[in-house]
Amino acid sequence: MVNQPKFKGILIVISSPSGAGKTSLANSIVEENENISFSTSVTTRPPRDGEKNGREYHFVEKDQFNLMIKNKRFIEYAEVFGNYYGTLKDQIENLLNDGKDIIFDVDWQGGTKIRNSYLSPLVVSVFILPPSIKTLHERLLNRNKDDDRTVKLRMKEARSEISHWSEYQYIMINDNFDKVKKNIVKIIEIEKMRRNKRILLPDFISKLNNEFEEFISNS
Ligand SMILES: Nc1nc2c(ncn2[C@@H]2O[C@H](COP(=O)(O)OP(=O)(O)O)[C@@H](O)[C@H]2O)c(=O)[nH]1
Ligand SMILES: [Mg+2]
Repeated sequence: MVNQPKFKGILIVISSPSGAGKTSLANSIVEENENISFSTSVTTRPPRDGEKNGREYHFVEKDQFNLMIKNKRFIEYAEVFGNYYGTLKDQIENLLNDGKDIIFDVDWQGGTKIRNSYLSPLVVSVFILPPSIKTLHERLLNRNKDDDRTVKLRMKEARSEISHWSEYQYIMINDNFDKVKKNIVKIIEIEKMRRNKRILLPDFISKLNNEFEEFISNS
């Protein structure tokens, strides 16, 4: 269904280790670009201070998550750091029907699954690397959201997340937030032009051909 050329939007999958800045980048891009929406995942992780149900995530209990798996509500789901995270199929299809581009903040497992799903013709993937391990560690400490044990665990996980960098189409080093943000928006513009070939141009080319016919018959 999604393979039909009716969807104008593309899907931007962004992955990175925790603390490399992908969530902040995604939020800021969505805030500044009306046509770009965020895929709000469902998670069994408890909300952090300041997080609001339905904004950062839909927070649910494990039982409810399992029921949603059973009811095939997810395009993909994965266990990350001992919690479950899933991408909602209905939400994505509604946004695509509205002509939106959608950003996914998912780990490498989610990236692989979305790339291999029925949505794959619409996917562009971006991996964000930290400029150094020291910066990554500092960012995890400074955001004051996790206890020491969690920070240590995230540093360990970061290494295995980074090992998947080459599975992504675009790789960026986050040494300058605004620059990386601009570059992601540029990628979206460019990828949309590429996909227009398939999606919008057949109709436009027939319109031009009709105008040629009209021009010829009038001259
Ligand atoms: N596969 C998958 N991963 C997700 C989803 N939502 C969030 N994640 C990833 O889960 C990881 C943990 O996210 P979170 O608990 O918010 O902590 P963060 O690492 O500080 O962003 C991050 O790598 C997210 O990109 C999802 O729906 N599916
Ligand atoms: Mg995040």
